[in-house]
Amino acid sequence: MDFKSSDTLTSGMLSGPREQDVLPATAAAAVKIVIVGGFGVGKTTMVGSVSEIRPLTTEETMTEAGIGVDDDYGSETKTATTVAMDFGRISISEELVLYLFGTPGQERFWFLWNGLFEGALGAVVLIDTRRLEVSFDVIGRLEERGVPFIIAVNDFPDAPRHPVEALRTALDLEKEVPIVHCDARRRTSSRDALLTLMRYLHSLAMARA
Ligand SMILES: Nc1nc2c(ncn2[C@@H]2O[C@H](COP(=O)(O)OP(=O)(O)OP(=O)(O)O)[C@@H](O)[C@H]2O)c(=O)[nH]1
Ligand SMILES: [Mg+2]
Repeated sequence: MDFKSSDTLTSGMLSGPREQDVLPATAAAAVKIVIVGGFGVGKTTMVGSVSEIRPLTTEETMTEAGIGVDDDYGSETKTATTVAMDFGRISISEELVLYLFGTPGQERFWFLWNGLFEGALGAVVLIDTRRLEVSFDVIGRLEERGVPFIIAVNDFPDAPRHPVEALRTALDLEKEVPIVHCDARRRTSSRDALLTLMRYLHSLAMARA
């Protein structure tokens, strides 16, 4: 056996995770949150912008055929789509850590949702006002499962700006469901959306108690 190479391997492994990847010793509670929404609304972008660890993504290059079959997305810039999930982590405070799971947007991968929703406390539904209809099924599925959610409108530059109450009507939402605007590319904006969800979950828990 070549002990020299084994040693090298072991010492490499012992170097361990990067400092920023280590969970703070003060973390007392971990919560699972899912980031959902239709095809191409910015789920992978949000998990990536807000995560303090290097996010795990499972993106595959889209084929021309895939784009045509799945949607009329209309963006030349989008070349990849999530085929399994996104994963990231953010510490909201010294004690509270959120584990973020982004779902695939293309309907042909929605069978993966069951596992992704297991144990989730709440969800952020990202929407694109140019294509509201891609969110209808997503919201329906959350309601069926009884997963509390907020709506985060990902403000693409050329997307129409609707008043919040018009969106609520169009999406057929209960009056207490929070609707916020965000830019999924910006860490602080994505973090604010997550904080809105946490406050909403807190208010639901208080109302139940
Ligand atoms: N202008 C703008 N572009 C964005 C924003 N969020 C995402 N994008 C772009 O929109 C495209 C789609 O983003 P993704 O994060 O891949 O969307 P997704 O929801 O994960 O897509 P699927 O996994 O295929 O469902 C990418 O090209 C992003 O760079 C945003 O807030 N503003
Ligand atoms: Mg994605």
